[in-house]
Amino acid sequence: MELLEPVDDELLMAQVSPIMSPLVWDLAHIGWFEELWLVRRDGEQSLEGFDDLYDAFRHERAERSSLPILQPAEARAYLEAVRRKALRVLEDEPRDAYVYRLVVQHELQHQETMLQTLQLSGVPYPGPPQLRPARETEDVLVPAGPFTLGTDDRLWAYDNERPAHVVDLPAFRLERFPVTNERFMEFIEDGGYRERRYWSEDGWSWLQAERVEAPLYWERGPEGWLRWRFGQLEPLPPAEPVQHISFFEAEAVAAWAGKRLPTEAEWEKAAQGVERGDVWEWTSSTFEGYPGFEAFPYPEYSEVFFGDEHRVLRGGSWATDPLVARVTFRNWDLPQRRQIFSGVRLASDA
Ligand code: AVJ
Ligand code: FE
Repeated sequence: MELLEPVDDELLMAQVSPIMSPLVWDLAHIGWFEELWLVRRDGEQSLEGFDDLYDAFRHERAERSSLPILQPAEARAYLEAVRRKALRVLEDEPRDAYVYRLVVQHELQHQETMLQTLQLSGVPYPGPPQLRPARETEDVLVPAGPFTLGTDDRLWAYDNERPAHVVDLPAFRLERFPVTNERFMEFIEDGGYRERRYWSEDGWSWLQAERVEAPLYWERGPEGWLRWRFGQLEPLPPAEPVQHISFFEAEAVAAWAGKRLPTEAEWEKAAQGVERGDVWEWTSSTFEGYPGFEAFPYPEYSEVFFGDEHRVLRGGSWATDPLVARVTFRNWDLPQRRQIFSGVRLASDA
């Protein structure tokens, strides 16, 4: 995998953080997932022990480096062997068209996960792209009325994007760009992290417990804010969208600005008329199935995460492949998470 070429074996095996898998686990898990969907027949088991090691539901991420997982060279060999078999199966008894796209997207999503781990490691990594600057903070008025949320697409869409259904929304306003680093610095200078009233109860508890004073990777230098990005400490680019904020910080900066987060329905309705930023955007929505949801092709992709624990993020980051970053795509994470390339766009009532 090209992404991991500049990474040495020691880092591939490391448990960089309790919330991330060792990179070499992601690597072999990509192969295991491909084997599961493109090689095996119904109910068939993986090679010795691989279902236990690489099914994401068997062990917590924090435990994975202490399991007898494949070493980097073995993982790469496994990936190649699976690919060879998958191509043979494709000729003889191809699987459903859908699962080929599933496997492609799954690999691309894990590549973004691995970039989060690489960023967390603090080890230099060559050539992370610059983000596009956000230009202005004016908003658009989205008129009241019905629109179609979600899709009935069965080739690329995940089960959680289906079915398409009409949602009637009151008018609202949405900013054209995500919140920039510059605006977030103003929030900080204005005492944003000290003012109780900007924070939800859960957000305030989190803030007290974690003693957070700035987005993840920010550091105050003698001449202003700096940030760590892939092992480099650099001046914070003011016009870039803010990254690495939790849902709680997103809510707080919105309250400070006298605004609020959009719901995911608002986000999707407006998404044609605003510029997509280079960060995932937190919404106020919890991750739930749409009315009429049916788990497909397995409940562990989406359904087991439904409930009020996770918040939905929309859009896509600089690390998200365009094949994944479609307008109906729903990402989700716990509200305290900041390792994701996450920012926020502000909404308000019309
Ligand atoms: C959609 C990013 C929340 O990483 O847990 C990867 C994607 N699902 N393998 C995750 C996923 C199964 C998922 N997110
Ligand atoms: Fe996975």
